[in-house]
Amino acid sequence: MLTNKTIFITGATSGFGLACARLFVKNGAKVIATGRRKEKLEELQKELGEKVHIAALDVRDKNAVKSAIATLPKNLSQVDILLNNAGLALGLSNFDQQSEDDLEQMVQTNIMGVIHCTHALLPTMIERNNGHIVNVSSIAGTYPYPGGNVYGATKAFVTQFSLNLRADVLGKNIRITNIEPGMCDTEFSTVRFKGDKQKADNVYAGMQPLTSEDIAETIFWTICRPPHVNINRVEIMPTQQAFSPFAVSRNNN
Ligand code: NDP
Ligand code: 8X3
Repeated sequence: MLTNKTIFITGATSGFGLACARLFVKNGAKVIATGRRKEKLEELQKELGEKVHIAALDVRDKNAVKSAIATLPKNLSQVDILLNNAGLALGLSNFDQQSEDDLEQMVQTNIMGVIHCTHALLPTMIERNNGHIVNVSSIAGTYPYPGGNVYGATKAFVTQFSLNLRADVLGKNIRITNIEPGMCDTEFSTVRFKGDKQKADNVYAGMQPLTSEDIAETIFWTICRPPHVNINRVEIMPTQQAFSPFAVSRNNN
């Protein structure tokens, strides 16, 4: 169903991006897989073969993004679909206790990374009057939680940016979709807790989180809608995750 579509994926070394690379190739797409860890990209290329082109890059570096796109082999130079998936949360402390370096890395990756990749690829989609950009936001961009401070705010940016982009590209035959997942067991929590696997595992203890494949299938579904259908946003949670009442700070009597 994706035969001959060229799909540029950020964050294809793990989690959602990796599951998408596998699913898209299985369905006939040519995939440009990116991420910082070259060795993971090489493993992916070994697994999926010539349908995958790999480019190690950091989405915070706009020159690296531009150069990877400028040096794509000719048969991949027309990107049909951009999947802005690379992102991370660092820490779960209250804002005043968060390291400023971590805050900056989240902003640079989750916001500027999306801007750099979109800015590099959208003009060619506009020229060709054809394209689809899928952004991976989060339920954290809509619903606040303690310790979500800057991470959630970066995802609120992604959600609003997706909606605003739709307004900009009206009439250009370009689709924009925002994916808003809840808890999913990937490397996400291990990264958030700086490699503390025990803390990461505790996040998913006693419940069934989403899988990367659940998200990949959802993204695949949005891409495979007929050309006249734009899925604006998809919010998806595990059945075992839901909402809580507002927290109240009460005076002691
Ligand atoms: P993973 O940690 O498994 O994957 C994150 C991916 O992002 C990796 O491939 C990583 O590659 C890449 N990445 C991180 N920083 C950079 C960077 N500076 N430049 C390039 N690539 C980078 O997590 P998920 O698959 O879960 O996360 C994917 C997206 O989904 C993220 O945007 C995350 O915020 C979002 N999300 C995750 C949820 C979850 O519960 N798991 C829920 C909602 C949203 P590398 O390290 O090789 O650079
Ligand atoms: C990741 C989902 O709820 O852990 O974006 O913030 S959550």
